[in-house]
Amino acid sequence: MLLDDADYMDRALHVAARGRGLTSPNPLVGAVVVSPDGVVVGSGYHRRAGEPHAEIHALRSAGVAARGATLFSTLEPCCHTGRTGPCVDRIVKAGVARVVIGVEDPHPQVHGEGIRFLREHGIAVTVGVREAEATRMNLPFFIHTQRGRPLVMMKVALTRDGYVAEAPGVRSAITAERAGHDSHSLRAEFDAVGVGSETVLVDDPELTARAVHRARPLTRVIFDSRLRVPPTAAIFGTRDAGPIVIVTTKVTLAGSPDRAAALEANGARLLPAQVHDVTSALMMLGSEGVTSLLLEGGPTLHAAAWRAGVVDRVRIYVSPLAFGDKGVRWFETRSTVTEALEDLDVRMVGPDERTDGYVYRND
Ligand code: AOF
Ligand code: ZN
Repeated sequence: MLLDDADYMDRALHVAARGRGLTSPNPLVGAVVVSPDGVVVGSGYHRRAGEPHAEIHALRSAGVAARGATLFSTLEPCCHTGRTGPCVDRIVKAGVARVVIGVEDPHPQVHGEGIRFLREHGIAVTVGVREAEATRMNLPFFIHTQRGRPLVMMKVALTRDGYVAEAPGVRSAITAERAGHDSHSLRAEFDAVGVGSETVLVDDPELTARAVHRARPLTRVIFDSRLRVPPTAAIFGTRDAGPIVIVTTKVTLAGSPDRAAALEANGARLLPAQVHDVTSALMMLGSEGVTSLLLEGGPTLHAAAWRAGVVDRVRIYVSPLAFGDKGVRWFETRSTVTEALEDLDVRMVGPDERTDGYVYRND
């Protein structure tokens, strides 16, 4: 019995997910080849930038069975030559009769042209099957391609009465061990993690993805408009884990050449923005190829990103602890932030409650 297009697209989405954490800056893509009687005769996914696209792997695994078959691809097949491609030629040559696409490729050189090419070559094309899932799976790729900045996920740990620390300048444990491990796995999915200079001064974090497998280096970004971070910070002892980038301003850099030199000598790369503003900093990171950034804090940096409208996803851990009437508050109440989110996913991670959501947008 034949299944629906959506069922086969689910298979392709499932296969695509096997590339999670490996393909950046390229998207996750999965493809399946289905014979006219509804049998999956080939499948494949994109494994790494520079390697063959999902469609090519799927066609290869189908072999001659691709003739007359339907190809399901989570992303529009490419019609340009990047490091590989174009896939549409291969699809036509393989004799595929029909192509079902999750979502159009936002890449300026593709963007509907792949679909047009296939139709011009007599292939029936259906677009937009499981479109929301196919888009969300590649949100970093879509945001980076369309807006030039990385996807930003803001992460915070709060006590149940809304504090991020016991007092200013005090490193405070909020969540339990399970949530700590959980956040390290989250880091492994991102191109970069970012913190403000205050967090480095107070917490002195290493910002590595400890105890989880990570196939690529993790870029660590410090937002430090005044270059306050000392060259002795713990992060400079972890250069093997990935690049350390300090985003500052042109004015600061010109005014503190010695501090800049000391940080560079310890392995940091300084990126000077024209103006002190989080959006320009993100655009700079985007042009450096960073497609996703996990913004870990503190409250000042979170507030700036939130108010600039550049936060796309949020994760909030809430611990059973309470600090009473003193402590450092987040920049907003938890409910103000969660009210701006959609598709909430709430679950317990050990004793802590974790809420994930996507910032609602109507543009
Ligand atoms: C992928 N994997 O399975 C598909 C992609 O440099 P290239 O040749 O790998 O081209 C990358 C672009 O190809 C990518 O930005 C996207 O627009 C398109 N499709 N890319 O990495 C795939 N189908
Ligand atoms: Zn391709």
